[in-house]
Amino acid sequence: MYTAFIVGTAGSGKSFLTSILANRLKIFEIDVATMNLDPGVLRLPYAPDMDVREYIDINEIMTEYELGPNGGLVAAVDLITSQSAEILEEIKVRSPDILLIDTPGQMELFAFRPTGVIAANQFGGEKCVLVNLMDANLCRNPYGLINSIVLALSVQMRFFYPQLNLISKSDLIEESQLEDLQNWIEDSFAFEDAINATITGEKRELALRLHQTIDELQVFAETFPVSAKTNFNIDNLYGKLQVIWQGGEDFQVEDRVIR
Ligand SMILES: Nc1nc2c(ncn2[C@@H]2O[C@H](COP(=O)(O)OP(=O)(O)OP(=O)(O)O)[C@@H](O)[C@H]2O)c(=O)[nH]1
Ligand SMILES: [Mg+2]
Repeated sequence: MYTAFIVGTAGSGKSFLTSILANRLKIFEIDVATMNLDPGVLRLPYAPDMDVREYIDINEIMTEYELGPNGGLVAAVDLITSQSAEILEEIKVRSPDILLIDTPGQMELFAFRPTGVIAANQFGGEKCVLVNLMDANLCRNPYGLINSIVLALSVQMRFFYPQLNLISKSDLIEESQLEDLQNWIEDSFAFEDAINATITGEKRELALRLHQTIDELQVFAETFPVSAKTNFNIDNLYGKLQVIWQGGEDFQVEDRVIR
């Protein structure tokens, strides 16, 4: 079983991407299952095959521990690992080839508390990838892009799994902004020029230094825009996942080969 955890800031499009990617893989007749790990979500754009809400009731937790919505959510996410035996059993019974795991809305609850790393280790399967979403609206200018990448690196530091950084909801920014973004990602000099042209003073110094590190770490090699609404780069995302999961081998489905 190969696994992808979809993480990202609140509202960055995790659930919608989980849904679109699962549908796309089903078209290729790949045995894909989805899991919702967000105990607080009210509505999902897909019907999850596995759902943490079956094990954890956030309203019950809020009442029992006299917590407000935020405290309730923190406690609920922290409780996920206490249910891991049952969740693992469910994964074992369903046993998909690919498991897409949609993570809680506020990324800090999952990425920056112990639960996320423990859950990734427990449910991660044979090969686990983190798909980190960076809202395109927050990456439209050089400073915003650097900021989002620093957050992506912080996530990477926590999990240390192969990680793809997607600029999500890219249909929501103007065509020219998307072109600029792609140019900055592909051309280090163009990005440096853009930093120099748009940022001043200490902020520029910091941005240039961070850019140098981003460049050295080759973070942009695994960064690209997607849109779950228009399907832009969704097949490219699958291709990148496949490279990580299977070293670029075509995915075998019974006697057919999916390219
Ligand atoms: N235009 C556009 N809207 C999107 C895209 N992906 C998601 N959305 C919308 O953005 C909103 C948030 O999407 P979700 O998929 O719920 O985001 P999320 O990260 O799961 O949100 P939380 O779990 O609440 O943090 C919804 O209204 C989606 O329809 C996209 O690629 N393009
Ligand atoms: Mg969600």
